[in-house]
Amino acid sequence: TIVITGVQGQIGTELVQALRKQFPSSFLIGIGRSALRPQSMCMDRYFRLDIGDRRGLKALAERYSIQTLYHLAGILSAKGEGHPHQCWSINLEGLRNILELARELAIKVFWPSSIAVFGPHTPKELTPQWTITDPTTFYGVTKLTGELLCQYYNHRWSLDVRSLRFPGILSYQTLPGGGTTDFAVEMHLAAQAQRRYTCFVEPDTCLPLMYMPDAIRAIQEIMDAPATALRVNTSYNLAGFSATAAEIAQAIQQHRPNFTCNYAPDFRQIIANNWPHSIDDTAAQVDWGWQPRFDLQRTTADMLSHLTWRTDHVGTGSF
Ligand code: VAH
Repeated sequence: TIVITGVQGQIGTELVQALRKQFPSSFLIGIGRSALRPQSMCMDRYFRLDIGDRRGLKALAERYSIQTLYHLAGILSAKGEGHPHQCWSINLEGLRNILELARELAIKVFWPSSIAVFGPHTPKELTPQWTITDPTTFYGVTKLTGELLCQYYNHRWSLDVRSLRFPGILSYQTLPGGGTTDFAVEMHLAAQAQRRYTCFVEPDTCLPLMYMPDAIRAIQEIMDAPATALRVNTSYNLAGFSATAAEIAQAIQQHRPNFTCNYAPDFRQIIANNWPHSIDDTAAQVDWGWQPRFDLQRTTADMLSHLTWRTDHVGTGSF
């Protein structure tokens, strides 16, 4: 049995589909906070469960013998600043509940970390795997603490827990919510709906980004790697491509020449300013063979082609 928490989230929506293909005969359980069962027919069962509900999690784990758990439930950076209490309980207490459960029942765990573990004193260009981590956001603090917690459970209890430091992820199926890198996705949606976009960071803001198919494949590859190959027990640096907000707008304009973007930075500018521009993921390349496939141009072309489908059939996005 495989369990995915945060199954209705940006990554969960697509990971569940990928795992269905990868493990056709496994029993797939999705956990989310919504009362409605998600549309996706990929999973065998859906449970509405709060990640803070330890008894509920335990009961579920005992009823179905869980081998692998992808713990994706979490609050992103911008939302975390406004809701620090919720951010702490979901991102950290939730993770600890999962790690405890995994320790007791010997479950293999995947947990996403983020480039938000880095801060103002971290080198911004090709940020190394091992470097200064001084996050300035509440979200970043929970991710850094979470990484240390994962490493602790691995060293102390030999728990098989694997983690990636994701950059901003672009996707078209489920939109991100409450992140600082959301503008990269929102820009595509606006262009597709033939609307002007007001970007909440300056045009020269450069951030590490990744397209969802690469993010999903990275999760599958690190989970498939032999445990002995994995020398990083906190979380692996992971690079896709890097782009400024203006470069994303230009890439979109190559397909949608009428698209216009103006810039009105808000509090998220400061968050973005403290994050790296590009990531050195040599450790991931060496230990488990990581290679991204999507650059900005391929990402934008693919995003726009799928959003056409979405606009035609489902209506004009939900931003
Ligand atoms: C955020 N996308 O913006 C997330 C992320 C790269 C940062 O973890 O909060």
